Amino acid sequence: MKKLAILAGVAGLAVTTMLLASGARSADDAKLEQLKAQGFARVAIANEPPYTAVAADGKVSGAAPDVAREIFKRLGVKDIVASISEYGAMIPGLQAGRFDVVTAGLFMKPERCAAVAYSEPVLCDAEAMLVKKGNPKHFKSYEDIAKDTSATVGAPGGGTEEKLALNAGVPRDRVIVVPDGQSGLKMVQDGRIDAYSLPVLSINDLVKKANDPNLEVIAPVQGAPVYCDGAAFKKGDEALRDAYDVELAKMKKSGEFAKIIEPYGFSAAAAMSTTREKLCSKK
Ligand code: 6CS
Repeated sequence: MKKLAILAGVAGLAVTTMLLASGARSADDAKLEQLKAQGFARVAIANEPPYTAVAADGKVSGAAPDVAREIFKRLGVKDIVASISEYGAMIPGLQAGRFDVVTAGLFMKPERCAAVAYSEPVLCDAEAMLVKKGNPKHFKSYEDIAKDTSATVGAPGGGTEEKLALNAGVPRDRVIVVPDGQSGLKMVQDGRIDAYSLPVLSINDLVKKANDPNLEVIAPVQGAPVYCDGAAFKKGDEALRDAYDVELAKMKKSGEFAKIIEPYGFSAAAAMSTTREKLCSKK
């Protein structure tokens, strides 16, 4: 998958140059024309259901890629090709041209909004913590973990929950970077971490599949905001982002947006109740 994505990137560059020489209206139009010629958009995902998922046969699903696939189809880009990435590597990968867009539930925050060109909001969620049944250390917030000098919390590297725990005062050595949901689940089950934090829908998906009566979900994490993601484009690709937003707005209006995301547990109303501008300005 990776080799194909790299080859596509090189080929894409050649197509862009040719299109610019042929008088495409601007570098941005050339970007969309390049993706059309390429036949697919290279998307970054994390494989964290229900946001993003890769089946054993390689099939990509999840609310974020499903919305992106439909929008790109409407823009004349036939399909998407997904690469799995750690959250903390998504923006550098986008900036380095390894992906054309991040469609992974990458929550909008001011520092990220400064680094990428986000679409309007797509998937909104609160934060949760997975703990042993009975919540033996009585966690309700990241601050509770900070206060208990023996407590550890697992979170995705470069992810929002890692940042929230550190900002709440949990020392670096008690915030454990966990590569994926299954690892986080196992680490809580084995007592290697006291809590594992992901958005509510991701933790609920893990717990449902684990079918383990010795687990408990703390949701929402007290004091943590509700976040929303958007599709994240490279700075400079604003015209492509704007074209994406036009189709996203049509789908929100027609109800097709809700039809895609709500079966995964997301609320279309939540995404439609806010804007990129509001989310990117939130402290
Ligand atoms: O945006 C983030 O950083 C977070 N988003 C999701 C969907 N899962 C964990 C990650 O930390």
